[in-house]
Amino acid sequence: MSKGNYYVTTPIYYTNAKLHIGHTYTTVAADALARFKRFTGYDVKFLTGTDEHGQKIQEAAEKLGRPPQEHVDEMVKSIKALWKTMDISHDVFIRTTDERHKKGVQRIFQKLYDQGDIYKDFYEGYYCKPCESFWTQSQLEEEQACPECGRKTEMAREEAYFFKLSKYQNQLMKYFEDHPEICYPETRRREMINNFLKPGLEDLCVSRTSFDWGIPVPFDKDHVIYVWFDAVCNYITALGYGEERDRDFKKFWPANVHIVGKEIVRFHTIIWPAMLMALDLPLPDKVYGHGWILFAADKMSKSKGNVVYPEVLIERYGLDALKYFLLREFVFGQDGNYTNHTFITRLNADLSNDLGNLLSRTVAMVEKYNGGIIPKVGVVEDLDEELQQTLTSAAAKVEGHMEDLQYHDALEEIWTVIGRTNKYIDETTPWVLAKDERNKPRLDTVLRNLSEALRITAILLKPFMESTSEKIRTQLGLTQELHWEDAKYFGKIDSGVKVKKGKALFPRLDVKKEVELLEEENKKVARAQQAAKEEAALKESGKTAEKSAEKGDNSAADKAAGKTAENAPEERGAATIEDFAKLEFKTAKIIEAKAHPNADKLLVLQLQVGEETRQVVSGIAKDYQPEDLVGKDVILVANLKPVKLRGEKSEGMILAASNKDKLVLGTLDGEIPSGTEVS
Ligand code: ME8
Repeated sequence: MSKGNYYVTTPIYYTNAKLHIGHTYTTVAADALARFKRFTGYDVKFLTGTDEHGQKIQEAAEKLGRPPQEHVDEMVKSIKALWKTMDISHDVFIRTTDERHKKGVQRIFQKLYDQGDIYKDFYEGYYCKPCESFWTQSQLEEEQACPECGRKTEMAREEAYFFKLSKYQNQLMKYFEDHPEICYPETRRREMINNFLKPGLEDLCVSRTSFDWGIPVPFDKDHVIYVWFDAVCNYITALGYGEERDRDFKKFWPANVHIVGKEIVRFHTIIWPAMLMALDLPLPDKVYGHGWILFAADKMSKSKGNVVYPEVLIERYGLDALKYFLLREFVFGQDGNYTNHTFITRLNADLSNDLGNLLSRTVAMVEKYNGGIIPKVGVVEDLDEELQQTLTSAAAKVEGHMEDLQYHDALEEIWTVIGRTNKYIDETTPWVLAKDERNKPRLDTVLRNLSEALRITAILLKPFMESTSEKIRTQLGLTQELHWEDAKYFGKIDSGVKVKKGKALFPRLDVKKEVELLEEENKKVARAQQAAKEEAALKESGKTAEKSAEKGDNSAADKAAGKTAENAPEERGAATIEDFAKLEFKTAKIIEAKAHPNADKLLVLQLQVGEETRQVVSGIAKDYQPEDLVGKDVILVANLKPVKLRGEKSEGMILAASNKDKLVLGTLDGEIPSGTEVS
């Protein structure tokens, strides 16, 4: 009979870039919990999915020149394929572009609007038209000048919808006090209280008009719903909240746990709970904010080129090795460093030596000393009692650790069993017992106890390392299915069963060789990233400062109105006039232009800059023929660090205006010598 329902979720992942082991960490953790709960008798719903709306995704699609829907469809295919490779056991894969979800979000938005929890208001602030940005009084330069471009700003207002987050301030504070589990671990709870709840919550802007890749506000088609409002709703739209047949919602809500990375804890412990309060729905039992996997002491990020992808590790070392490493190496809740060396050495020590050897030695000894048959109990000694005690108490301890989502402790407990059993071999020395026929009854007991220990190990490992558990079961010759509760009892293994020696579970690795190989992989990723960056820089070089207007989002406007637009990925830093002053602009004359030898999109230009000649590589080949360029006066950003672009040195960048369709060089309106400063 089921012990009850259990609903566990991962964040829904953005569809703008390939997932790395940071993302898989969250999913592997949620998967292990889902498997554990199923195995221990719960009726589980495990949700994962994709977050597909927003400006960032629209821009990613534009960069690739494809419609957003086509782009997200492609990305989702690769994410689903990854979860298949990783044998993730989710029951629901929600996409925020699913019709069901879109309708659900619109219903929620409408309901909150109808009851007055969402209202229409204005961003208000000093507006710089060319930059499309709002500023507060204190951010302005003298004479109300835009801090970004120095032009005069005007007081302006822009319509948007706001969610009354501030209304739930006290209710949330009280909830945090009465239900500490709403935000785990404790450090994050304190962070939320001190940094957000105590200083006071401001209403949240929940609509955008600056782009259209989102769910339309149901009653005002000029606005799309803010991507985070859209995203958090997935946890209930996926269960059919608001639909006539909402059986899953009734059965599984509230969630038992939302597992998220630490950077999105605020969305899940403040904004989402406030929305649920407004909807008059119960809050999730627990939100767990785990730490980051760092690479070279920095957060893994594709844009920094310091990323480790799971596919390489799985292909070479197996899925269970990666899962084990992720859950054992890092303390859930804290940041941890990934290095190739720790990865390989942990595999060798824990998987190859401790676990792998225990299995191969036991099976080999049963074959050698008892014809491959697991014997009946013979002579029992005191020592056996201690082994039995360690083995049968492990399952309850693992249950306790899993309740707290302390995966590393749960696995450590299992390795205590493995370690104790290995020690038992050293203590009982079966190879010595085997020398004298009179010791056979004792040898039988030892062999049986070792097999019994492996049976229990196979059960304990099953939620974490399914295929390893299965291999142990097969090598032990067990025919019955594994049941969690059987790990709590000793003596359950059938006698007379024939063991079957198989391949080594985890072959021993040559640390130096493997680390070198993995470092080479990391370099490949970094090189690919560098090439992509260069290409992006070139594209950028075709844009003028005016272009910043195109990128303008409403974050400044939110601040200006004293309201928060919680959309970190879409925000950008504003440059000060000092930042601007760091750049040196000069007039330059193009004296030579030719195609780049290694890149179709690039031209190699020779520029006269006063007395000096400079080579600049520019991504303008699509819009200009080399022969049309000679003699043109352009504006050069003269003090950029020289770079090599596909093997050609480039000392600076020339300005151009561009949109999706074309690019036009910024030239001079009149004669002036090259090398003249532009300001
Ligand atoms: O934030 N270490 O999606 P996302 C550990 N769409 N975990 C990491 C990690 C790292 N280096 N990098 C990423 C979003 N993660 C939103 C979520 S939910 C309603 C919307 C994990 O694709 C971590 O769990 O940026 C983080 O929260 C998640 O990936 C973010 O994925």
